[in-house]
Amino acid sequence: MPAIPVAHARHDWTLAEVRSLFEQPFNDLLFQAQTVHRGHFDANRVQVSTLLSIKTGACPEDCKYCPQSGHYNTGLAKEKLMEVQKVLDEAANAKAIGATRFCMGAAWKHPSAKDLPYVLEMVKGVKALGLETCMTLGQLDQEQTAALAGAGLDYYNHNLDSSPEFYTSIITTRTYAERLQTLAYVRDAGMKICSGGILGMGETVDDRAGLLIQLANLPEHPESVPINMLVKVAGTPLENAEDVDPFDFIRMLAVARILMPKSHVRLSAGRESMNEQMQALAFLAGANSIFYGDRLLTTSNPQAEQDMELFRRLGILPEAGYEHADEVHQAIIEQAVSAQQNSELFYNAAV
Ligand code: SAM
Ligand code: DTB
Ligand code: SF4
Repeated sequence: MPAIPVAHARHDWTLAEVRSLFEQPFNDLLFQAQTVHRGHFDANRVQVSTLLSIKTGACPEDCKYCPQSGHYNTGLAKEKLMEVQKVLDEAANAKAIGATRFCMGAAWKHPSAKDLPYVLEMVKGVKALGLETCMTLGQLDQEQTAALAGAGLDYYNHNLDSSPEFYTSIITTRTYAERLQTLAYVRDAGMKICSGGILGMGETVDDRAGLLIQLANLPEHPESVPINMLVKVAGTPLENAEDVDPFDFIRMLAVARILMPKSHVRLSAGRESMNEQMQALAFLAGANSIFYGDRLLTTSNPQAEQDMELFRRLGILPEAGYEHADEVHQAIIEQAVSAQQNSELFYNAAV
């Protein structure tokens, strides 16, 4: 088994190195990832974020995976920008089920001058509820990043999705360089970055490695790295894409954990197609964040109660902040807490 890589943040990963991490025997890779994970995080805590689509469909971009692209007919009902109060009501619901971060997504190439003031009101309102805020609105310029940071936006999600080489076969209406530019503006404005990608679009292992290298070799690692499994939506060009081997998906999480030891790695879209055993392996590989609540943007996600039951069975706790949940969800989460305390008692008695 190769030496465990140093667990400090590196920004000079090469393709040969990352390829060799992917090629290791599965157990060696998982052991390394879990070791790195424990050096930086409580291995039994998982951050929970809730998503809301604040503007749905009719997007001018042609991302081949996306049900919201106006280039494909996916039968999705288009909606204009949601009213601020409706967004705040949804955020309050997310808080009631125990989410600690509220992520708002819009199907835009970039926000318009007309829409931005409403978006800023949403950030301020969600923050006032005591939730962390995240937005994903497409490309931004420096004025817009300054305005969002000024309103108190904590995270900006902007995915690189795949390697620079594969990107052009998935999206033709924007460039990789433009994505990197927006990430640089977000960082310069002082916000935290959420950036990751998708597996299952027909990419090679080198493309997966290429994506992680792009993220890890940024001047600072993104604080949050969502790894999505493609949700195959009828009407998109990728509706019949080949399934990813579940173990290869877990390898991606493990390599992300090793390359970006202090980042939250999110087991993102696609959990509905994963069984509980696979999700447990994802946490073992170092994933420590999920989307929580029964909807992603336009597709479905496991029920909150089902996720808390999985947490309970695995002795996992949501990261701090869930005390704001309503009584029903508080009780469900407390069952998980007590399962964890029992497992600690058992462990302490056994050693
Ligand atoms: N329009 C903005 C943009 O693309 O930056 C923000 C919203 S967009 C829906 C956010 C991310 O969702 C995409 O970058 C992509 O990684 C992910 N995504 C979209 N459709 C998906 C699908 N069918 N399966 C998995 N992930 C998907
Ligand atoms: C991310 O990486 N995944 C989320 C979030 N960032 C915005 C979106 C997943 C979307 C899945 C397809 C849908 O529900 O429309
Ligand atoms: Fe539009 Fe974002 Fe979907 Fe691409 S991923 S089509 S930019 S909503």
